[in-house]
Amino acid sequence: SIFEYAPAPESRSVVDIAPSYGLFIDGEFTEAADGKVFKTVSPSTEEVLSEVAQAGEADVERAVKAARKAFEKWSALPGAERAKYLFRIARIIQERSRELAVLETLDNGKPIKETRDADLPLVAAHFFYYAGWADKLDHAGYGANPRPLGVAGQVIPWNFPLLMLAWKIAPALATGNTVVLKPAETTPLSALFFADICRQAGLPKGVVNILPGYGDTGAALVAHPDVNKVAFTGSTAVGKQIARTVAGTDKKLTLELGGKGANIVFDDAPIDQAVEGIVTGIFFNQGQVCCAGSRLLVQESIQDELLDALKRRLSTLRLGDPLDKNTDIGAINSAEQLARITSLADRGEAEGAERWSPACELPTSGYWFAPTLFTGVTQAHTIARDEIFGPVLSVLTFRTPDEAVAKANNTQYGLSAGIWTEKGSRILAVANKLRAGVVWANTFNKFDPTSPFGGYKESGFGREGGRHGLEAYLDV
Ligand code: TXE
Repeated sequence: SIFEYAPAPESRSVVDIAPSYGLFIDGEFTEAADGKVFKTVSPSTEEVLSEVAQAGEADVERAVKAARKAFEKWSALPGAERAKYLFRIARIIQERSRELAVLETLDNGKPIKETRDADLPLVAAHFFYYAGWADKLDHAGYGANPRPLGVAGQVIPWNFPLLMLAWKIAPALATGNTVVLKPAETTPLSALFFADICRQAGLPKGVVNILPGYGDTGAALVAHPDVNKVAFTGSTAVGKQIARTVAGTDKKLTLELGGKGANIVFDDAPIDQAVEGIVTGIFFNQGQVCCAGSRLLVQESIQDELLDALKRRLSTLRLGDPLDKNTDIGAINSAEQLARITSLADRGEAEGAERWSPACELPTSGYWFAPTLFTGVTQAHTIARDEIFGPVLSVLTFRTPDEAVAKANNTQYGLSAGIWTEKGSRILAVANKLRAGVVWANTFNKFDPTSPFGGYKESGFGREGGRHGLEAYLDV
């Protein structure tokens, strides 16, 4: 199946990283107007991977101008023609997926097992999926005569660099918009490789522009008067700032922000399956996942049994070299993120929750954090409320389904939740009461390009993925 294309595990030699990269504007790699550069390092070794041009305001100006010019022709193309480019991009991603998986693992620190089996197949799947929509956006195929918005300014985070790019670029291009995208400062490389793929696919110049840089570059892009649509994934604090910038303008906005997902395990749940789901929920990508199941809500009567099984399972996780195909837990993306995780975990301990980690040796260079479990957590604890965005699970208990729902919903966020039970009726009853954009039943962290994804409350608004993901890029 095209959605299950998995490249063989490979060593670093499959990717050729240049010592320096430019910005990608109007189909060309170019230096920043002010000549600024920054370094990107491998979080597992702290080795400098490359030096990357850092976009400033003048570059944002150039890129938006190029995207505006390209919009005229791109939006006028028949959908079937745009689809051809997207299918071509999807196939090149598959062909180059070994290289891209290794690159992403080097720049982000996540295990090759994940980039190989999750990130890259999903990236290709999103381009295939939205390519399929491009020629169905007429009145007969979609209804209500949809029109593209114009230039999309997109700002993405570092936890799924290429996948977040795919979530944003594929629907934007399918609907006839053009794009200026800013990758996160710690993971610019896969977006620049994607720029190369756009050239390889013969994508017309200016349709996709990539501007590596820091928050100020993102802020300039979002504020640019000729950007018609802003799509942001990142922290709730920056999301609120962007909402203020966009307020009172004619820009359309979607925000995908933080989360504090509850994984709810009832006493009739299949324990082994639930343990696997809990592990995937919070340790996939070192817990640096907006929809992570970072709160375990376990029914009191099975608490001891479940926690024993969970601790046994955590003791088998392998932490270390992300390029080793047997590695389960890779590096934390940056020193800053490691400091945030460390400080929140220390706070959990200081506030009286009980901390446990399996015996595991942390490498001496790079950014590492051992899988961590907090029991005896109450709703008053900071670690029950704040997004940690790391491999740290807070365990709370409940007695009745109503109490589980009340605790799950007792958060500023509303992105994800999981339910573990053998009773179908309970799944439906509980899911309908959860204020979360996605609810998984007897599984967790499953993604699919056909399904809309997004949040309630301070997790943001708008949906990405599926038919709903098109609406964010269309006027009707
Ligand atoms: O996020 P930022 P950070 C959460 C998670 C994490 C915390 C901080 O809890 O611990 O946020 O992470 C760009 N205008 N999430 O500091 O700063 C920035 O350059 C425009 C959840 O990395 O929000 C990067 O490209 N853009 C999350 C992107 O925003 C700005 C994923 C995200 O960075 C900007 C990441 C500004 N003023 C972190 N300031 C999720 N929802 O998945 C920064 N940026």
